[in-house]
Amino acid sequence: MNIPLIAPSRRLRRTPFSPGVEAAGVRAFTVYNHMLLPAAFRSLQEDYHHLKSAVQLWDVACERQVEVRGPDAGRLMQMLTPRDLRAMTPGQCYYVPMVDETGGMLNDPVAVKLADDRYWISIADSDLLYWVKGIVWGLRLDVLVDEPDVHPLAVQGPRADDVMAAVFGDGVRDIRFFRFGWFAFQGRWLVVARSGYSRQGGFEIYVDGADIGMDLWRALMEAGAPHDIRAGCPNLIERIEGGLLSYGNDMTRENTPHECGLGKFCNTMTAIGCVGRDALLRVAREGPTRQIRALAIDGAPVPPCHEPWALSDAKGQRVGQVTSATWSPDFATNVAIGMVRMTHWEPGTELMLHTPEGPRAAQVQAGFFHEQAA
Ligand code: THG
Repeated sequence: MNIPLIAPSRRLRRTPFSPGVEAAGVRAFTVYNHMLLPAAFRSLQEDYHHLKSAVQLWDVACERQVEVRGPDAGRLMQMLTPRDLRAMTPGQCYYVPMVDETGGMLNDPVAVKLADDRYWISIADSDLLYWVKGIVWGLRLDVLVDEPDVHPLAVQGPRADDVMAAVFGDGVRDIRFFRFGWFAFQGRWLVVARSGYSRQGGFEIYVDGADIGMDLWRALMEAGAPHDIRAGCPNLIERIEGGLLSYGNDMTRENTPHECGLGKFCNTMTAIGCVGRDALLRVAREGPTRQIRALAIDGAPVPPCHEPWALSDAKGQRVGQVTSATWSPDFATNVAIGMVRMTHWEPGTELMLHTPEGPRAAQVQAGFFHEQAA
């Protein structure tokens, strides 16, 4: 496919790391939270093999932060999500579905608890800031809500620990999954968390201050040279294998967390005060009638999936849709994420997938591919 260049403007924001990304030879960008997000460097498949075997530096500044600060911060956070936050302590990160009053997904961010009265909400691609500000204004809550000068930079891959230890010290090795510590760089204290949008392990550095962005980029590139570090980005193949969902692609406001398979991150009974609680209590009790599933698609590599592809049964009745699909070199099949009606979601169910290049046989999987042996 050959698409024209996208014209940059003030509305399409660059990041503090953009000069590094461009020097590394980025081949494609997407737009996420009105910001540039690299989508490929050498090729999707080369990037994939390298991510799984070495280590990559990712400009994920587009994971914008919504900062919530003040005496009502904790109460506000619990209003925003059906996940019970009572046990969350400073130093923890939680993956939290956020829903509207109907239980429809608004975002699936990572919440970062900095202090009892201060959080960052590390958002997926929707303008959550306005929803949060509206709630705060409507209820006259005592909290400040804004977007700080904070820009996540991820180090992902099996050799991430060695690279990070070279820059921040051996202390980073002790950070547990979805926890963070404070580490100094050029005299500034930065949040360093063990998290990231891959299944290969690694860290996310919340770079506080755009001015030190390129210095940190260069320091990590230098420290990573012996480990074959390269600029990289969230990889479509790896994230489909890993079952990492993409808000706006695999799920929208049309879906409840339970339909998205995010029921395990909801404690609707005890999430007192959460917006959409009544709606979610109902769907949690009855269970969803459609749900996210991993699928395998027969045949040659599928074309890029830019809009939902219909799934039908043998009689041609629509039973769902696929929203992410690509060829997986390691599993030697096309891997996909879709939403499937409960009548057809049993593992092994044979479905017909309607791609722009014609119909293909597809099979519902028991779990995501990364849990299976390649
Ligand atoms: N890191 C940070 N911010 C983000 C993302 C991130 N904002 C945008 C986007 N990614 C939000 N979406 C996700 C989706 C999945 C996960 C994190 C953010 C994730 N999920 C694991 C899972 O589902 O198994 C772990 C969840 C858990 O066990 O708590 O990691 O990547 N900062």
